Amino acid sequence: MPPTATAQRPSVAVIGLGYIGLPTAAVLASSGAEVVGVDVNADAVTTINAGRVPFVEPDMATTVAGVVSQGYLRATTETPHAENYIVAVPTPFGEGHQPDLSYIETAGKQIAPLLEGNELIILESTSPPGATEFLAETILAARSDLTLKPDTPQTIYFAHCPERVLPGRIMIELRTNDRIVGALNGEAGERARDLYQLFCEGEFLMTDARTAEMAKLTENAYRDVNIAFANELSMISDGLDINVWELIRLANHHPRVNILQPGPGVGGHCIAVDPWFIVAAAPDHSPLVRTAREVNDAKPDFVIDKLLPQATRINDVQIAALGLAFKPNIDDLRESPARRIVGRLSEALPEANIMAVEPNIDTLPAELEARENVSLTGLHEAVRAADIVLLLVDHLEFSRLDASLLAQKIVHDTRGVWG
Ligand code: SAJ
Repeated sequence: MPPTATAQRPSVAVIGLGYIGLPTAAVLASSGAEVVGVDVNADAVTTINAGRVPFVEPDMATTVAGVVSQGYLRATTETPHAENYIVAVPTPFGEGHQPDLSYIETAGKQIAPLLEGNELIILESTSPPGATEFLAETILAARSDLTLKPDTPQTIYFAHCPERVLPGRIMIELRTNDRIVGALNGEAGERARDLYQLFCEGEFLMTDARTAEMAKLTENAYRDVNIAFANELSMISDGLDINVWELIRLANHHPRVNILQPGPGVGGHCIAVDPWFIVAAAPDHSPLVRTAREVNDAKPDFVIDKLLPQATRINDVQIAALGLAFKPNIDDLRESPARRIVGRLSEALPEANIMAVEPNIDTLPAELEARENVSLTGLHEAVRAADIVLLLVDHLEFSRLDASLLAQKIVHDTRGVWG
């Protein structure tokens, strides 16, 4: 069944029910829209239709349960007709860090035959410059009867509205963040703004689609470059016997200095990915963005190279690796440097016993589960048994650890949690 619009409730199909699509669908449905969520994952669809959620995000479960039971949100594997489409599919990179737009292309091909004219199609996926045009071209190539020319019965309106919510705070930030709206044609921007205004109290910043695409990439590249500076400082300081955490704290007292925090590398699906889209779009003019990526990607090896000589000196070494998530207090292991470090240590040290501590998960990811020398272990048990304690994620549980348990241990604190 397609979502049925009423005068009060516009119909929306959200394509892709992942970390952005599902919360957006839920918040739209709870704010006055008639929403159908579409996903290729039949298990996720069944879970959502039962009023449950396929992944954890604070406050999302109650909203999903509510809107599903009221009938305002329904999930399906078949793309329906709707007045408005929001495309929130993955945009990974492929060979040579080139953006892979195949999910956007597939979404476009599925939407194209359903269109009647006058629909609004919003691309939300983080995208390289030109992706909204690519989506429009994909659809118009399949439907030569439709047009981008405004104000005809056959006009289809396109806009790019990048999401900028922080995992862990998505349900709050969806409502409060300012929102960039990039129009490709006609009244697309105004229509997209009206739709998002159902739930978003932030300021609406109107621009064209390309600038909107680039703005999102710029935000994440800004953060990546600044984290790379902190990570480079940590490697410089290590060789000079300087405590980088104290160094940054002191420098940040300057009124115009605000250095971010070093760590074992940069993870997640955004900051470690998006800057490559800028490099791919302008390879000759992005040495800084590229280098920042390389510095951050090299940090896990730096951590491993520091630890290996110490570990190989101890027979049957016991290593407690604290944290597998890509950042504190979440269960998300995507692109996590901690997870990569534990995997590589396990390979490099077959005789070691590696106790991975991750309070937010119940089972190890498959590639670690398959390793005989890695086990998911409780915090205190692991720290007590360890010769080496390697802190990789600044989860609250770890920062509260009784410092006396660390006496007599070799400690590598990649997050500066224990001073
Ligand atoms: N990190 C550091 N040092 C720091 C800050 C972060 O090493 O000082 C690391 C984290 O440990 C983590 C990675 O960077 O591994 C990314 O974490 P994050 O919390 O900075 O960002 P994400 O990836 O969870 O979310 C980002 C956000 N973008 C910005 O803050 C500019 C979010 O607003 C975006 O919506 C999201 O990317 C996205 O979807 O693009």
